[in-house]
Amino acid sequence: MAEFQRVHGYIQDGFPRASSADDVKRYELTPEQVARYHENGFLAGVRILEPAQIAELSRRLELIRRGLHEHMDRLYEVEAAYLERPHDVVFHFLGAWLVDPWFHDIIFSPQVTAPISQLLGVRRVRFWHDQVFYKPPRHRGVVPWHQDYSYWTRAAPPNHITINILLDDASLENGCLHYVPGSHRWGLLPKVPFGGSLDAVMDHLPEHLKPMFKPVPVPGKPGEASFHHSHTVHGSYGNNSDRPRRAVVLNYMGPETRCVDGSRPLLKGVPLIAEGALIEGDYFPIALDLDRLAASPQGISRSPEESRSS
Ligand SMILES: O=C(O)CCC(=O)C(=O)O
Repeated sequence: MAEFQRVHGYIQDGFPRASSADDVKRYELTPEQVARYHENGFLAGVRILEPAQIAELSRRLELIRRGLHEHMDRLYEVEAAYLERPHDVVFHFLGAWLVDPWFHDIIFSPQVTAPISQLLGVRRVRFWHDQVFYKPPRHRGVVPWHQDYSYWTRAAPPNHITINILLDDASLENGCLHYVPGSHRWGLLPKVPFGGSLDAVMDHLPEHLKPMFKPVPVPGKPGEASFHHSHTVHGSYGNNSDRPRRAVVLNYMGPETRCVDGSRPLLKGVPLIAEGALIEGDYFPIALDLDRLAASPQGISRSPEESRSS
């Protein structure tokens, strides 16, 4: 089996290349979009994928889904509650980038990494991990209201972000994502079980925040993405339509993020990182390095981290 985590760049040709800082600029958000993200804790409706890319990722996702058992060893995680109760729980897994070259390459694509760099406020963007959320047609599985960082407290300080890329039309009917505007300023709430009830987090919400808990739906077209802050509360309802609702989700962090618990690997199969050490290495590549691109317009020189991985 190929060790895709050792390749810190494209394996195939499915996504545009950016070999200079100017190339990357083409994919930047407007100042108004960046301001909206910081105000609300999310930004929706950003076109990321072309129709052919959506079709290819969808085809490859179906292959992973059908061959799930053969990929179990390589994937970081398939939601345990889904394996126990597939009719009740959304199909959710982590690590597609380790088993498929398109899912690998998308994490390095500039239409993803350029906005991430702007929204995180960093010139070097580090990949954290990926996820897939897959709601089959007529499926009652929900995604409980949660903050992403509640699952990530072993990687600090918090400077993390998520991009949720739609492979299908997402609407109220098929369980589109909902965000609670402004909740990125609420501080960290406790982690809730993925396979549990939609409203589990409400038991932990301080009284003064309850009136502000007003989720807004974020419908979207295939190929569009939304970005959200690691503390923005979000979740989604079941799929009441005859269509699937699939999303490819990529998580990034600042380049100086450190491990705060060296007692076990951050993700299954990933080498142990000592407490206090930088989170880096094969599994946590720098997905965009604007300083390196600025210094080397042709993109031919390689960062020490990249060289180590080849
Ligand atoms: O797609 C969904 O319903 C949930 C996605 C999610 O939790 C995320 O993008 O972080």
